[in-house]
Formats: sequence, structure tokens, C-alpha cells
Amino acid sequence: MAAAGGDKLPMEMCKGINGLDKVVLREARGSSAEVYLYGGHVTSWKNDHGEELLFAVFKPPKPIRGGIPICFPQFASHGGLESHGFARNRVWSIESDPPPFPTNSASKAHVDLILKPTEEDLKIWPHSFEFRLRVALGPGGDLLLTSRVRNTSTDGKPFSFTFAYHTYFAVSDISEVRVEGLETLDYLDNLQSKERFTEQGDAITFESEIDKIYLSTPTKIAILDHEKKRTFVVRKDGLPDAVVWNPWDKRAKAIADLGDEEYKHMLCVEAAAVEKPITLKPGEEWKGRLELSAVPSSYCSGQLDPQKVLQSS
Ligand code: TA6
Repeated sequence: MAAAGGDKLPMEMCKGINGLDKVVLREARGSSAEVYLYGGHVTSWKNDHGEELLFAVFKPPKPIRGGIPICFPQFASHGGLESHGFARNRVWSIESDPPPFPTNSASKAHVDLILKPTEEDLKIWPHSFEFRLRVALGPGGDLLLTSRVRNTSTDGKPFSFTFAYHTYFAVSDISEVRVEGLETLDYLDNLQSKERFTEQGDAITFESEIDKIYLSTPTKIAILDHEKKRTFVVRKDGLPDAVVWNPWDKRAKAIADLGDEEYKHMLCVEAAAVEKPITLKPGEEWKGRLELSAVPSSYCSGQLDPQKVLQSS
């Protein structure tokens, strides 16, 4: 449903791939985002030039690969549930009147989703919870995701979970990308039995498969795409870890819904809470916030001072 006069609404419900319900968010200057109720899954984020900033592939009937899958209540195989937990494989609902946020800064272009466990979910993860997700577009086209998880158990028992915003950024060529902000940090290497190592002092560049969980990371991380002259800035809150993943050529071939060459055009940098699971007592709520911006980086290779990107507000 479009507004009278052909104006586009800031928030609109429509049908997406395979007839699945999706919400389209539009900000006045032209940026947009799409969120599927299936998975509470952001599948598209475009700047005001209409350029897609997230990598996503739809090969129905396969599930959505890319965008921002919500990993909850388990990250990857860190537990006995299906990989990355069940939240990404459930249909979320729109919540028209969620409990207020401490500071109400939401633009008109936002949607509030909620996920509660079904009887079947309670059989595999016996904890009552309410998971509220707000997806919003800021006035400058920034994409803001706020997750609030509440323990609604009446049995007096706490529960613990791990979490990630499994963000797939669209990049021109993975070999031309570098990540700033994770230098010198400890990480768990998923390719080496989750053993703990320390990163070298240089920015992270890519020339082979990577699957690392950086620990106790700063609240800002920058992803510099030399070829596109674009820098993504990831700001996060309540999410101490950052996962960096690219399957590279061999593993990409083994991932059915990823084309053999598509690994070149994606990079996952995931704001996460993995090493230390979040524990909530009944009535307690946890909040994890992700803010993504894409800024032009008009520079010749090596001339951008990453500290300026990381320090700017
Ligand atoms: O976040 C990195 C990771 O856990 C990798 O180990 C890789 O398996 C990836 O996620 C994708 O997982 P998926 O279940 O979506 O294929």
C-alpha cells in the first residue's frame, strides 16, 4: 500500500521471495532496508544512491543466505542446538506497541518485531523468553538494530545464551578489503579447533579462509573497501566479541546456496556475544545494539587514517 500521491511510506508491508512477508523501510533521503518476518532477517540495506550494501543470495527453495541472520539462542555450534540457534528459522511477529526504549530516538522508518518460543521450541530449549528486535534507518541512512531479550520464566530459573548479528557486508573484491580495529586482540580460531591466538599488529586482510572470534573488541570496527572507496563503520554495544568469516574458494564450493565465486563479494563481520554467554534471571532483560554506516572513503590506498574513522562519532 503506497501513500496518496505516490509518496513512499517510511514503513510498508509487502510480499517478498516465495511469498514471504517482508517490511520495507525507507528514509526520506532515499536509503532503504528490507526485513523478512521469517528469521527477523534484514536482507537488504541500500544507500541513498540505491546501492546495495549487504550481500544476500536468494535461491528458493533454499533459506535466505546473507543479509543479517539473527543467531540466537546459540552462536554456531557452541551448544547442542542447530547451528546458530533456531531464531533465524522462525516466523517473527510485528509488535505495534513495544515497551518503550530508555531513549526514544527511533525514526519513522522502523519496525518492531517479537519472537516468543512455541511449545516445540520449549522442548529443545526449555526457557520462556521474549525477543524484541527493532530495525530502524537513521536520518543519514544508518542501519540500527536493537535486540532486547527478556527472561519471562515463572520457574525462577536463569538461562544463558550466545548471540550474533551475522552481518554479510557486500564488498567489491575480498582481496581489496581490510578490517581495522581488531589488531593485537585475542581470538578463537574456528579453523584450528577454537584454539586461542593473538592477532598481529596489522589490519586484517584476506587471502584465504578465515573464521575467527575476536574477543573483548572495541565498540567500533571499520571495514575498508579500497576498490569501492567505501568504509563500513560497525558500532556495537552489549556485544563484546566480533566474528570475522569468509569461506574462500574451497569451502564456498561446499556451501550449496553460495555460488563458487560469490565468496569474493562478501565479508561477515559479526557483532557477537560468544565467549561469555549472557545469563538472565527471571524478569531480567539484555540489550545488544548494532549500528552500521557506510561512508565514502575518498583516499588513495594507505592514506586513510583508520583511527579517524574509528574515533569519529
Ligand atoms: O559465523 C561464522 C560461521 O559460524 C562459520 O563457521 C560458518 O559456518 C558460517 O557461520 C555460516 O553458517 P551457516 O550455518 O549460515 O552456514
